[in-house]
Amino acid sequence: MAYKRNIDRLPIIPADAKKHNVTCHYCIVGCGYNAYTWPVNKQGGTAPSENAMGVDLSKQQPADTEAWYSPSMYNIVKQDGRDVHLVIKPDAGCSVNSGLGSVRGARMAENRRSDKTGTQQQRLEEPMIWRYGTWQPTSWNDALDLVARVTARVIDKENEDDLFVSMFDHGGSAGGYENTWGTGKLYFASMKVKHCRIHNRPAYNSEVHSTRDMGIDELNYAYEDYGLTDTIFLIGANPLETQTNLFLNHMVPGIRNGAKVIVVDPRHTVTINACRVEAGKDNVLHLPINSGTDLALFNTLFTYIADQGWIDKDFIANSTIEGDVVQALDEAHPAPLGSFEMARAECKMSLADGAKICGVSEDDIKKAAEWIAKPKDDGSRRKCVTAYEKGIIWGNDNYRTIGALVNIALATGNIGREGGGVCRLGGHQEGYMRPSDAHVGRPAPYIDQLLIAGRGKVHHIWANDHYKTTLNASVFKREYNRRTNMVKEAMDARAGATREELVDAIVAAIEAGGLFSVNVDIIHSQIGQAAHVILPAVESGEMNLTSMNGERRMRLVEKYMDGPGSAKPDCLIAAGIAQHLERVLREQGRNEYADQFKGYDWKTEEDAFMDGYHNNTGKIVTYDRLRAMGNNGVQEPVVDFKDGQLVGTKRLYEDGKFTRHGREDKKALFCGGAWRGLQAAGKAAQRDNYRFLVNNGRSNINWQNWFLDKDDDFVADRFPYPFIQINPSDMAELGLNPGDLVEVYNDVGATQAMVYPEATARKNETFMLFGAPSGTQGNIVNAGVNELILPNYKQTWANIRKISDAPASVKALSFKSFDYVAS
Ligand SMILES: Nc1nc2c(c(=O)[nH]1)N[C@H]1C(S)=C(S)[C@@H](COP(=O)(O)OP(=O)(O)OC[C@H]3O[C@@H](n4cnc5c(=O)[nH]c(N)nc54)[C@H](O)[C@@H]3O)O[C@H]1N2
Ligand SMILES: Nc1nc2c(c(=O)[nH]1)N[C@H]1C(S)=C(S)[C@@H](COP(=O)(O)OP(=O)(O)OC[C@H]3O[C@@H](n4cnc5c(=O)[nH]c(N)nc54)[C@H](O)[C@@H]3O)O[C@H]1N2
Ligand code: SF4
Ligand SMILES: [Mo]
Repeated sequence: MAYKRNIDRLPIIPADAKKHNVTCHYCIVGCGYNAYTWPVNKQGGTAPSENAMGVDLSKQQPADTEAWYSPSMYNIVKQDGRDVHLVIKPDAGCSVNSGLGSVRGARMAENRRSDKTGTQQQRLEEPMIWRYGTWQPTSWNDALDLVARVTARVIDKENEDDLFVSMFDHGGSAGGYENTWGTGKLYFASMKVKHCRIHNRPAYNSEVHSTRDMGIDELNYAYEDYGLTDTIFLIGANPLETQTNLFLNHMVPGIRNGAKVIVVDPRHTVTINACRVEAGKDNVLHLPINSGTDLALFNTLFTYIADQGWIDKDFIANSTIEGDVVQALDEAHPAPLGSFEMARAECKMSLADGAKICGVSEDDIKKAAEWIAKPKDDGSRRKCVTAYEKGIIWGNDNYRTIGALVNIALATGNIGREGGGVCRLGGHQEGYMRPSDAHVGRPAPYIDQLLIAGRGKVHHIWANDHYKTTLNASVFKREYNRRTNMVKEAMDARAGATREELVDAIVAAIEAGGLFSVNVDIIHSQIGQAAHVILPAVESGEMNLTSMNGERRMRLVEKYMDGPGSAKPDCLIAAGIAQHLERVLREQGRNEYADQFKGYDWKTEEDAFMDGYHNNTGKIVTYDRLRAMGNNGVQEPVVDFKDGQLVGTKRLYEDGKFTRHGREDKKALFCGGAWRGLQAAGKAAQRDNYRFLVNNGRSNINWQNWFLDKDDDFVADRFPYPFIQINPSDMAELGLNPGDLVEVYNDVGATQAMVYPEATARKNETFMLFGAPSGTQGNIVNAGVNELILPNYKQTWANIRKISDAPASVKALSFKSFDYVAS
């Protein structure tokens, strides 16, 4: 393929090209882009009147010109059935990114499907059914009929427990308010499915229960707060690689403005390196704590800050609860919640104890406390933005750890104020709109374990690939393959049978322990190899899609191209399933139940948006109004429409009233969670029995489980295999050279990776890229979860052995350090 390397010139965007608003559908940051399209037989000229930039392109442009685009921002795609040129380039007018792209977002165009340039030919075009020992293309009616008939056999009114559902809860690549509403209405309104899970965790629950129970939503600030603060406190996050333009366009200006940076991460990251380059070493404090000891660190900081009196007494008095415990520890609350004094007593930890557990010096903990909370010389309060992500969300003791971090922000009054906030950095775009999930219960069922134990009869999967991204993946895949193969064999045995006979055969295999699997995706994924029905979805840009970013900024991505073949928006696929279920149930005389599946007569994704988001959020937001707000959109919650503009909310809780817990007093609660070691089952034993920490997460270039990247030469050339970063002395001991393939194995499974030397890696501590098709890190993550079923991906230990010299495909790779060195 490699089309872009063969391109010797790019067409000039003509002045009359169509211009669409686009929010990058990858990470949470949601950078603004514009998609330009125009007929394939035309191009613009160099005169200002002839090109979309309105500048004289016959002249040399300055270095920071906006009048350019790169080959990765270009493609030829279909629009209304015709070939058009497509350019997707960053929007300088968007406050999120101010014209910056990233190594992911700036490749949106080259990652569109094209018959002309040959990109992303892997995209699914037609529904497929497992037939005659393989997958055969078919019509939507045929595929949905089979899904509805098999599903209808295992569900009944008030009893949908044999239907298992895995569904995205995000906003960009899959999801958006349209699609979370479509799937949510189907499974939580028409049905009350309780055996469901989200794409990134094996249950249907929150990633951050404790902050919500304390009254504080996790996305409460505005990105501009980074430019207004004194200290940026980053925990378990690597934003240069994972929220790139939030780092470059907001954190870096804050740092240049004098903000100090504290980073809590067991490993050295490129984020830390970049902060040091920008701020100077003395203004960056890295606390390389022992893996999983964040709770001890936060409790020590909280204790020390309170002991010094560096707290915001008025804020505590006015905005937080008084008394003692108001929510006791119980099965649904892994720590008591209540007053500041209660938390102080429960969380008490000395500098000496904290330093010992975390493996950092007392002086560094004190320094961090000073940077976070010590009042300035004139007595004024320090401002501190606290931002965290997967290093603690998928870390040890999720509930208590996040609660302990929020305690610090509450005690210092750093929420709902300029230059403050205690926030998730976030993952992908958000876009959640679903009926209540209260029927699921808390703790929510651990879906993977139920599937492994033989429970569930039909499984609907929307936009996630557990084969690459779940925990305990070795066992999960083994059982899932076995159970779905039982159904495949039953289907093969009845090739040529009538629909009724086929459904009977499938149901018989299910009753014998088999599982019927329906996969809704844009590609034929790894878990999709086990599915019996595959339904092709379109992506952002191939439909109109709304979502919000990490400061709750909501935008509309305008459809700029056709989806492949007969692929459809997920919301309309959900509607199709509902309509076919209604029909089949009626045919079977189950009329009362069939009535529950009415209300899906949506023609477009806009209809789904109006039915869901519009109707459930005060009926203010419409596509037209959002479109008019352009790439700057509006920050949710949207409170009004005035003078032709949607009116939003810059930051939450500016009135000092906290509402996320639903308490009438609107006072925030503190969390009283003491340190108690590695909490999830089997983690401490794994640490004691295996040599290497296999810390894991992301790299700048790879997006999630590589679903598009694996068919993109630019990415596949850089990392054909997932890397595992290892200290050179550990490599020498194991006889490893750069690029060698190693097996990484422990008590629950094995996987493989490519050796990447990393001088800053601590001895016996490795970092492996997660989610890769050619080496799934999740294979060696054990089944142990934190209370409330939160996976603990990050604390994993294993041994390493060489399995192969560097293969030919990695011979040309660079193994130089990721660190940026200022020249
Ligand atoms: N070991 C380890 N495991 C982890 C993590 C970790 O840090 N370490 N992180 C976890 C986290 S935070 C996450 S978010 C998950 C990610 O886990 P997944 O959600 O499984 O991974 P994605 O790559 O986001 O999967 C997206 C899937 O949706 C499909 N898709 C994309 N767009 C659309 C669309 O518009 N419609 C439909 N129907 N399908 C679409 C893609 O082809 C792909 O198969 O992994 C989790 N697993
Ligand atoms: N390039 C790129 N960007 C992405 C994604 C992507 O796939 N690629 N995915 C998006 C998604 S869905 C998500 S959820 C986010 C995740 O964004 P991040 O959370 O920033 O990413 P991770 O690499 O999973 O983990 C962050 C850091 O946690 C550290 N860590 C590990 N163990 C511990 C610990 O015990 N304590 C602490 N304090 N830190 C620890 C790791 O060393 C790592 O540097 O990224 C989003 N952005
Ligand atoms: S930083 Fe995130 S949202 Fe922005 S262009 Fe990159 S991937 Fe897209
Ligand atoms: Mo995520």
